[in-house]
Amino acid sequence: PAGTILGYPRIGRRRELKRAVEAHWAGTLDEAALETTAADLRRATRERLAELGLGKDDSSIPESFSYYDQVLDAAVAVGALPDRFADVRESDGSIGLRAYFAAARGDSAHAPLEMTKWFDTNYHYLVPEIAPDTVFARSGDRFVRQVAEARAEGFTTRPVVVGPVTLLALAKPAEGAPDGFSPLDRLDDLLPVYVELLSALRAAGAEWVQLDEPALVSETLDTTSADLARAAERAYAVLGGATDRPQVLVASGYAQLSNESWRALAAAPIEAIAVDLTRGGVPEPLPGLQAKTLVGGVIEGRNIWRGDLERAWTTLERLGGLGAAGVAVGTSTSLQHVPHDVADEPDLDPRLASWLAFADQKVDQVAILARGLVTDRTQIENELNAATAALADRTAADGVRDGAVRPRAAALDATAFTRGPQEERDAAQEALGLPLLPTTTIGSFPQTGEIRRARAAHDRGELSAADYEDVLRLEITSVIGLQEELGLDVLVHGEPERNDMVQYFAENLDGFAVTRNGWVQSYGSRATRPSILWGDVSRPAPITVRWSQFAQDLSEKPVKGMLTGPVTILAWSFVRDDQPLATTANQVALALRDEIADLEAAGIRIIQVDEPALRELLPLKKSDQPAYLDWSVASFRLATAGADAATQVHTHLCYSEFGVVIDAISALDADVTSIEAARSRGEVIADIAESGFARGIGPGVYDIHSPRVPQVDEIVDLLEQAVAALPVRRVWVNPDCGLKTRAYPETVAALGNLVAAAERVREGRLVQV
Ligand code: THG
Ligand code: ZN
Repeated sequence: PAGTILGYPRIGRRRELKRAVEAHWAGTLDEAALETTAADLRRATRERLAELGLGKDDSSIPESFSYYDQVLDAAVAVGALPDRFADVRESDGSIGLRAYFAAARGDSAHAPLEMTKWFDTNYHYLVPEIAPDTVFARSGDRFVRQVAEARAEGFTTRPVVVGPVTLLALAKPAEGAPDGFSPLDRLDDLLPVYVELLSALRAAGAEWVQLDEPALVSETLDTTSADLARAAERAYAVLGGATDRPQVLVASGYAQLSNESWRALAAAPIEAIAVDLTRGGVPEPLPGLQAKTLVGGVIEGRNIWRGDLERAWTTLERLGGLGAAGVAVGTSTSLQHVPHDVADEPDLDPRLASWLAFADQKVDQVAILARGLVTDRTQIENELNAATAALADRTAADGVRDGAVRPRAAALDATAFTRGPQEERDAAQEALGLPLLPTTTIGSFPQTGEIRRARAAHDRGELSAADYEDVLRLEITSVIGLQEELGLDVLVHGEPERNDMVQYFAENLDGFAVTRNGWVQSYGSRATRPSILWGDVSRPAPITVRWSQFAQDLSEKPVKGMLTGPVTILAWSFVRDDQPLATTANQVALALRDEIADLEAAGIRIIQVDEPALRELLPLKKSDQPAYLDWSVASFRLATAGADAATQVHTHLCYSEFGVVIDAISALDADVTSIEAARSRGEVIADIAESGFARGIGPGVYDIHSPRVPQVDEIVDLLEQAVAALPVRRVWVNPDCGLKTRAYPETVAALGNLVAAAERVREGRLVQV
């Protein structure tokens, strides 16, 4: 085939899969009905992709469905589930949906697999656990059945399976594995099972298989590029050497392949390699390529821009110069990271819509370039010109460059990024009158059904703005009252007015658009609708001031102003690709800086600027990391450095692994930082203590991901650990993260215990002093 995509969104245009699996989990849809819904979705996807121009029977349509996660799918196919799920396997030992969902979500008897970020995207995968004695054996036949299902409907599709190197490189050693054990040590034991899987796929009618090996591009895994390349060399010598198999396409994606891996794959006995040509250049020519097809990933798989087709064509021509047997056009990654279809967005400005490409538009682009490859450029001249014209229209459009925004950013000097000395701030902030070990929460309180319903009714125009705001005022009043009763020291308004911590700001800033159906899977059945940052960003009016001031007026205690930081706003949106991220981040930062000034003027004395995504955007290539850390830290500082010395600036970060970014966290220069720590506490506190972090720090003492209520004694222990390692005057007492997903009863109980624990540790300290 001359054109293909590496994968397609699987949640459904209207999140049909989410509804079906959640109904199955709730017990209202049985397994057979769930399977029927899933099969219908797969059929709709194949038919849609054929309609958009991918071949029905030439293996250009990927079979990339997943009920939950593609890494779990591969682990299940080779039987690599931890022993604790043995009791939920089927009677013949195979892994059915029951064990699959137990591993994904956990239940009362089984802790789930850990979830973590898939490369530098917003998608989360499930982390396989591999032991020295994990038994690898084919344990499910979903991949095979889907190939057969497609054949029965007249399609020859290309199954997509996470490859053996990536599966092991993303796994973690099972609990109890000896020190120094690495899951990749088990590669030779795993490969025979992949050989069997390939043979079964062939028997079911697959002519090609795609093995995804994005680990080969990453420099942020525990394994070095050289070791990954050696593993790839071994793996594809074995798989390529198998006699009974489909043709093999090894897909990298997410960044440029390391030189070592490019050489390993070029030399391997496989038929095709897919490379990301949107990040990094065309790789070097190598002898092994004459017998291979190269799939040039020139269509971006993870942004939503229509992009530059002319440049994509030129890149494909250069790829053709490498001397491969064939060149095909592809996407840089799976399209699972973008929404389905721009045509599903009737509310978008038509001009903006004409600059965009969601998954279906990207398939269309692939089909256009593929047509050019099999005929010649003259046959697609009109389409190339149309793309160029759209790009020119975008570049010249009002709002993409805003004459009022640019001069301000251009005039910034170093003082705009720097607050006064910390001693001065500490002294000025004494006026807040906070006790030792101050207690607070991260920002959001439980979003009750009542609030969600009121927001939905308001969005549909069925509840007036005045009535909606009455609901919000009542909720804020009740949340403040509750915190006073509990005895917390620094209060929050609870954020009932916010649907999502990024979308809320996007809706209130110029330069952003939001979508109606632009869902992108975040993990399992959960999705977000990333906003589209298309133009220069500015703040037409104060955003949060009214609600913060309303809350502050209800209490003598300080109520925190709550903002989302520039890095997180960028990380969780689709961001313009026509200027450096640093430039965009600073525009967002300036809007936040003005918001902070307005909050101060309204009497808000503590302002929290959340950056949960700071670690997430860390580039996969080490050489790109220093520049990233520079601009991300600078944008936070630009947002916050205008604050008065007496204003206490807080920040909050989620996700562990702070070790790599701890210096950056310190460089944010926030007065107080709260972090998620309940799950990997010892490490987090050690990292902080070791780094000499000298500011306020609140390592979370309540794991909000679980409905479990921590007892006072437990929290006391955690606090004692913290004050043993860190200066007691700097320690804050708070949960791990926002309480939005929790229910009220457990929240009230847990916060009551948190306050009691802080009081007890305080008393102990006073006695000692
Ligand atoms: N907001 C945005 N992006 C994010 C997060 C966020 N990316 C990373 C992280 N947080 C992802 N975590 C989640 C957690 C829950 C949900 C989605 C992503 C979720 N979504 C609802 C669902 O799928 O049913 C839909 C929510 C809605 O109606 O808007 O539960 O916090 N921007
Ligand atoms: Zn958090």
